[in-house]
Amino acid sequence: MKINRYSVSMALCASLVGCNSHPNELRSTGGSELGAKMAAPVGEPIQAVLTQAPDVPPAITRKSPAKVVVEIEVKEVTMPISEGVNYTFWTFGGKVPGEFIRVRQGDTVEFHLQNHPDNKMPHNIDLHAVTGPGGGATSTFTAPGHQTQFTFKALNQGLYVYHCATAPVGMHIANGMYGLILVEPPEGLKPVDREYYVMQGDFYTVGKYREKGLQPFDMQKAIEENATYVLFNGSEGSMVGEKALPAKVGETIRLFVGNGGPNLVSSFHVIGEIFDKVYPEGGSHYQENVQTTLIPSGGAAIVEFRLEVPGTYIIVDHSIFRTFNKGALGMLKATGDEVTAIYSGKEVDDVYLGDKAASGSGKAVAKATAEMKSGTLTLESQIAAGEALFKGTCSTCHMETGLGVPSVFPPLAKSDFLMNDKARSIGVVLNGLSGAVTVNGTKFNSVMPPMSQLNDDEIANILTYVRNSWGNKGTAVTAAEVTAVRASSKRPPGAAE
Ligand code: HEC
Ligand SMILES: [Cu+2]
Repeated sequence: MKINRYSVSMALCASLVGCNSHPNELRSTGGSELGAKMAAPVGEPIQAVLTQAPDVPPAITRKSPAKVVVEIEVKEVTMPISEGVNYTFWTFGGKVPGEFIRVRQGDTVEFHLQNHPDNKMPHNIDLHAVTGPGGGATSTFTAPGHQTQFTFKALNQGLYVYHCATAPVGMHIANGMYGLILVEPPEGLKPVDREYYVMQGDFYTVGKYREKGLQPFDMQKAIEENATYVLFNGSEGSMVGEKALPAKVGETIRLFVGNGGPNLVSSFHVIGEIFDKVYPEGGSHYQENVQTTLIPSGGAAIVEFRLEVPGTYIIVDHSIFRTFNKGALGMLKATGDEVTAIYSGKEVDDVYLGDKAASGSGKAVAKATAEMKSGTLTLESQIAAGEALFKGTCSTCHMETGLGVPSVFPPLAKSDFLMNDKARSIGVVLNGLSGAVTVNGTKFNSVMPPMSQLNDDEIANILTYVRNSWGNKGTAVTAAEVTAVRASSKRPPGAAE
């Protein structure tokens, strides 16, 4: 029994009864509408079904209020935040976001918060669905190895964020301590074909975006709201490739979307879809035919859309650098028959996929990262990882064939300029290139922008691929060689460091 690990602590609360709301006072001041919401629970207490993203607990079919017991265990766990990058998350239930809670308006919720004995920090919970000071935070202050409980009445329907509110609050939220609680209206939500749970959050690490290894939290970046990662469901690629949200043409999809923050507001958008309905801010009224909906930090929205044509729909924060340079990219994959009367284009739009376009690209990058860590990195793994990354960055101009475009983009295939000077090629990627350049006897005079936002591993793998493809034969480029060129050359104005 997991309960045995804990002793009940009432750190800030003299007795359990004292933590509860006072039903009689509420009834006397609330009028008849509140009176109806205050109806006593019917039947035996029910253990809440909790789910981890992207899953949502089943719809509630009860016609009367119940007492619902919710038990959530806080766990501090080190998990991947991106390929080859680990982060110590603080979680409600072991994953980010926290477990999804689903209750019915008028339910009495008996909430148990357990803080795993291996944890280092005290934690608590503030549920925005709670009416009462602190949303439960003061009643649930819980030391490692302890558990607390309090009870609240779910007075208002809606989709609500919950989060940890232990000082320093921003740090607890930045480490992933948030989730969603849905309070269904008494008559329930209209049935749909599929429901999913998606929650955005911003993360702050000492290392740069995709810098490998275990990355600590960076308080200064968090204060400056300078996010290293902006993610859906707690890790880059959580809903990409094999983990894309499945769906079928003809189905209506409902997304419960939350934003844990701690800092950024989300311009939530699904590329290639129009939201038939949005319940902005998780409230009761819906707006129709919406392209992008704004989700505040500590807020939520319910979005619904019917899938008319098959294909991959990209889920983004349309504050778009977050999608391409901070990780805020998910996918929903709809299978079914083409409907060319509605859409005649390509199935998957590579333009929006970036380095996610190549199938198995994540695996190739992961393999190279693992080998690098253990000192067994092979030329083959570097080439495979580099190929995936090349497709998302360089191929737009130099083409997948490496042949470029005559008189506009020079070839990389059999390029003497590329192969004659390794350090110079590294410099071209880091610092860009402009002005006249001669490749295989042909003059080009154009501009290549600096690609210094790529990290040293990425540039090493890309150039190793480029120097060993399309008839090129060269040695590997190491991350250390890229680091050396980065240190000894100057970025042009405006380039990423
Ligand atoms: C936006 C278009 C664009 C992208 C993206 C781009 N390049 Fe270039 N690249 C150019 C242009 C244009 C030149 C020639 C610049 C000039 O005329 O001075 C060039 C030149 C080069 C050269 C030297 C000339 C040659 O053909 O050997 C190399 C090497 C190179 N690019 C590699 C890369 C790599 C690797 C990437 C991906 C990390 C990349 N480029 C991404 C446009 C691009
Ligand atoms: Cu906490």
